[in-house]
Amino acid sequence: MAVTWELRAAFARRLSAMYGVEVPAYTTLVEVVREINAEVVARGGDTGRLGGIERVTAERHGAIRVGTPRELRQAAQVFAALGMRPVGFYDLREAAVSAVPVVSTAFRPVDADELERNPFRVFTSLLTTADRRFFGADLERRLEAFLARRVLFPPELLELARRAERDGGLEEGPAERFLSLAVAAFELSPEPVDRAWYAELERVSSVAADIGGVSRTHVNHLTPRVLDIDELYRRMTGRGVAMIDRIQGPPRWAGPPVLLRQTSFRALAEKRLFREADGRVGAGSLRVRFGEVEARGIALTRAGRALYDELIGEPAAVWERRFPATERGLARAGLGFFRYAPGTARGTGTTRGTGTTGGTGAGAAGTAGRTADEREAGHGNGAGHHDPDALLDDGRLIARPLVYEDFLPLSAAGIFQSNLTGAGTRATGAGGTPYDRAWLSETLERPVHDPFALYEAEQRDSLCRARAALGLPPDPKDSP
Ligand code: OOG
Ligand code: NI
Repeated sequence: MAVTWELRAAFARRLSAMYGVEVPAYTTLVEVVREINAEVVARGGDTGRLGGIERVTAERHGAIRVGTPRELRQAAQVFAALGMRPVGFYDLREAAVSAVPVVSTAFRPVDADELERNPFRVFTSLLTTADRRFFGADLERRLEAFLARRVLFPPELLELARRAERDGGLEEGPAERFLSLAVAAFELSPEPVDRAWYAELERVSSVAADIGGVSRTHVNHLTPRVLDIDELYRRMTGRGVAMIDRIQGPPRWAGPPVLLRQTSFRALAEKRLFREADGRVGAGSLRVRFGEVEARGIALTRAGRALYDELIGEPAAVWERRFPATERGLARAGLGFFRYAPGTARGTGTTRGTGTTGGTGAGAAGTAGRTADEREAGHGNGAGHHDPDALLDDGRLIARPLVYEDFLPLSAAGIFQSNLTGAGTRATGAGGTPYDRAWLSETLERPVHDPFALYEAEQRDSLCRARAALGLPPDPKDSP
């Protein structure tokens, strides 16, 4: 029996092999990433704090784009077989300056142990065909008719996926069949593209054409995780690879890595067959698939995220003024998420500020300049020296950061935009189709998880366990 996580790991491996054959530049990217990650580890970088090198080396996220709620529901079924749940709702229509008529979610594992085994995730976008800012009534009707005729996921694949979800895995034979059908569903279709139809959609948005102008879906990109994205950007450029203008997300700054930084090489021209108006089929090319790479940092709380949103686009110097410079500072200010565990020091006072939160020089900076009164003022529930802050200070608790497992709408929009062939068109005003998280949940017939709630639960559970291990009473603040 191949259990859920084994199916997920095998799927990620096979998808990577398939995509490497389709897009040789991806293989180059993976090689450079591997080189850099090995160098960072050799330099003695404390990489383990944000996931061991094994996890990081295997880590990928894919991106796919689908056309209808039905296709999205089927994709969700395939991913459910792999233990990947919809997390987060991203409205790229609002985030992008160019015409990007999609809303998205990410399918990913949600439990800590599942993430540890294999964190494979797929950013999945749905074309918003009913949004009048992009699609007039006539175009919407023709688009819907086109999409209704195509089959992305064959019935046999969906049936195996249902079984895998129900049973928590598949026997060897069915697992093999499931994996090969699943990978095939994301291969580039050899079927000729209708030139006129594709061009009509491209005038609206090249994303719309990539989704609704072809008969199948395909992996748009498969993103490895790198430990030094600035070096990656330099090295790819040095190899003569055209990169997008910048790294999306937080700047490189002196503090601990937070959230997500991403960049990509520009979409490459790929050979496709086209059907012309007179029925002739001939060769041509499309430029839609690109090579993305990412560096992951610490998950931020709602407050941390609000600060991030405020500082988007600000240079490192501003970050260094506004964000705490250490993990310990992020924890104290309630800006970052952490997993707590009992520390080695069980006494009080003696190990204060010895850097038990580790990482980039945390700890010592921790208690400095802050009086006991100030610390008390921070919780005000009478827990006194039993609150996490005090427990960290005296070494009874240690904290490791939670890795940010999700995406950023503005970065996603930036990545989409940097790889579009044209800005497309969007009418102002009349938009208003209520594609939102509730709508998405209903459409999927599955809950769409709130990423903040997942990190919060993880942090709270770890704190409860740690307090119990230390023989401390549960903190009323931490009960669900
Ligand atoms: C998705 C673009 C966004 C990310 O990592 O933020 C994305 C797409 O191009 O389909 O993948
Ligand atoms: Ni991506």
